[in-house]
Amino acid sequence: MKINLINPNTCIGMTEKIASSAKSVALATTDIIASSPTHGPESIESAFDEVIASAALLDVIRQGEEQKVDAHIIACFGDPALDAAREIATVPVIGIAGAAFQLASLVSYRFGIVTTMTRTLPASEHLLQRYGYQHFCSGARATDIAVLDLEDTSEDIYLELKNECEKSIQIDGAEAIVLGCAGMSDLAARLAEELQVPVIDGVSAAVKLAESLYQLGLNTCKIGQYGLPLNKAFHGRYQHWGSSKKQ
Ligand code: 5HY
Repeated sequence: MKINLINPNTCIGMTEKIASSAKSVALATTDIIASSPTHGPESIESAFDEVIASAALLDVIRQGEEQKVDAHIIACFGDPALDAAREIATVPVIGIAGAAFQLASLVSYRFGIVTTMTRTLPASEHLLQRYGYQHFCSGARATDIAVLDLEDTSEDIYLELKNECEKSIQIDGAEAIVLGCAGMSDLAARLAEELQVPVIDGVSAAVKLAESLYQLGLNTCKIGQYGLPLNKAFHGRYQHWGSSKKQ
């Protein structure tokens, strides 16, 4: 199968890192096509960043559709533009936060989220509410490591992240850790080894869920909520992409 793995920010180093994490868990028959938009923020750390990145991300969904991919993965922990992407895609679209919550809930009584900036904590809360996982989560913690600082592979960054994971386990009662940024995907295996609890990287989780959906022949229902957007004229750079029928 072919997976369109999208890093919605414009940091190329992060796209390469995510691609490597995805390839390390993918089946030999899975082709990972990793890309990022050509315009937009270098990191997504606010509602503003997310809105600007979302339109560019939808262009990459469209490119993946043209390449006839079998699934799309939105590799940013806010799961930006997930509903819109499901509307325009003809194959499944998986967000890494939703994927991580699903797998974490299978291997722990309660999982903790350890993320980047304090200001992104409300976004984690909204995701938990949206997907109905509040009761599976012992709490979210921020490291105040900026997303782009995760490109710095120094031991200090790793230890800061590990320290917050330890607090999540020892103080909050987490029995598994969900990493709250795609840029942490390369650190999951070492953290799991050292913390002795499951550590879930959403990128890997999303790849395995995409492969499962493909093997089971399951696709997004295109009747109702995720039907194509209604056809209409768009002024400016966006072409229309919609159904001619009312749904
Ligand atoms: C992410 N931002 O996964 C999110 C994480 C965050 O550019 N990629 C980003 O910190 O909210």
